[in-house]
Amino acid sequence: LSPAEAIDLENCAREPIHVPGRIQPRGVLLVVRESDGRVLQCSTTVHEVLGSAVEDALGAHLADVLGADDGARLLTHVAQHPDLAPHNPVEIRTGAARDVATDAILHRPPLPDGAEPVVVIELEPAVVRPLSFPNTYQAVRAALADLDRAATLPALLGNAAQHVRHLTGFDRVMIYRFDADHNGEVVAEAKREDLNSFYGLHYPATDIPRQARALYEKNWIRLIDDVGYVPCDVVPTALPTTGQPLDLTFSTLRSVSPIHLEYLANMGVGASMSISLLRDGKLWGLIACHHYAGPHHPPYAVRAAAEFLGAALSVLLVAQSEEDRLAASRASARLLAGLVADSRDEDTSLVEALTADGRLLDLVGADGAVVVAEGRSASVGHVPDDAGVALLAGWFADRLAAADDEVVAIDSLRVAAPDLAERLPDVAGVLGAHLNDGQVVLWLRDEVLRSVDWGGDPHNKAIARSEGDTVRLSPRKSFERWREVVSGHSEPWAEEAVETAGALRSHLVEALYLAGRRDVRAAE
Ligand code: BLA
Repeated sequence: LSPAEAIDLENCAREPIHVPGRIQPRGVLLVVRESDGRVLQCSTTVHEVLGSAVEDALGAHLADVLGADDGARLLTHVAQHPDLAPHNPVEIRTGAARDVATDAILHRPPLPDGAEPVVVIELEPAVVRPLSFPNTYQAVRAALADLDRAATLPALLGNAAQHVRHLTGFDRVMIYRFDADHNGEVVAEAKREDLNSFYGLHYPATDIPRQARALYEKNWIRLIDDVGYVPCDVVPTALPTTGQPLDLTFSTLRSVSPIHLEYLANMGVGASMSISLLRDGKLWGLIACHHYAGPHHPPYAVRAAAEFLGAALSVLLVAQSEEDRLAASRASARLLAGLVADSRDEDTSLVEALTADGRLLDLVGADGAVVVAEGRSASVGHVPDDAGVALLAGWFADRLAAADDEVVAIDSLRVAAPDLAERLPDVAGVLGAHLNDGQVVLWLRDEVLRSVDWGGDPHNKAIARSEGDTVRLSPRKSFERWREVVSGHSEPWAEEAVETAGALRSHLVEALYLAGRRDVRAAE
């Protein structure tokens, strides 16, 4: 992205957020060459935190900037540890009088091949008394035992939200889960009692763009302690040994996207922190924390403990979601077996047996279903009028027969059959199974805009009432943009649903065949 090209709402997935050239002013960032301990880059906060002028700090030896003791100690620490992350934080003292307890957080940044090794030292003066190690340890131990006891995924996530809130003191802690298209849903929440709930609300993928999700797969935690902060520069802009801007992927003070700060401010958020939840190395979701009263600054040790809980949760949720998936597939097998048995009942027509209750809907997660067989038709749930049903069934029978397909899944009737969709404005997705000779089972889904609770929906109770028309970036605005993209689509049909439809179809074809044989015998 060239500097001339401003970041706006359309191109924000292209903002290079890992090289902002700036940090959050709650601390200071120093880039030190490992070979000689000289400072190559520093943030302008070096003045506030260490009492040195930027021009004095640049080129100086670390011992001259931090004091002989702490400077030498940190350089020895760096030389001794090929992997620095597990040993963070290192406690030092800062301030002009060297009397402020400070966390030094160290890492080696990604560098171009062959570049001279450097270390990034970020100093966060302690603004609150950190939880002592035994307290943090006990809180984490209790949390882990609790997580281990949870019997279902929702219980596991709910527990995790409670414990992260207890540990970090944020007003609201949410577990935010991505779907296959990276839209998100708040699937668990722990909050201050007087706040309204975001539980169950969905947000479009654009609210957390692709490059941010990629960064969060590498660095598992980020804190914006004060949404209203004024960023401070890292100088010089380029790292002198490479001529390139410093890669802040693994930094803890990295200045975040101004677009995101605007979004948070419009949501009324004063401080935000999020922790990555991963499944097979891919971002599964986030533990998203908000503070409303103003800035909030959990110290590094507490953040590290929360990050550890996030990592533990990542491991547990893989096992738990596998268990939940098995339970769901057993439930679906039971539904299927029941429907198949009923469809063979000689006293009831197959059509009536299938639509007598909501089981056909539950089988694949549909809002409505239509069965056309043995010369009749019946429906259950949310379906169009009779004439509409007949049109739809006719179209699907033709389409399935023409393609010689047994099952077809359509997420947008408007895309697949624009004329038909115009006549059937309430149908967005259709899963169709062809039995034979124009006999079909159709499952219908409402538009995704209607079937889920969107966090930005202006009709939604949870939208901040303070949002005026001048606001250009907020859950409401991103919802409106996103609505244009997905309008006319249902939630996509999962592979399992398509397989289940295929399995039911085979059984029904057999049931029809047996019924046909019975009729022939009866006639003879
Ligand atoms: C980042 N967006 C984020 C993050 C969250 C959200 C959690 C991670 C950073 C953090 O911890 O604060 C979104 N936060 C949410 C959502 C909820 C919430 C959905 O609490 C719901 C309850 N954001 C937009 C639009 C753009 C955008 C339209 O809404 C771009 C056009 C960008 N979001 C954006 C960017 C980042 C981001 C660039 C990365 C910030 C960074 O790490 O630098």
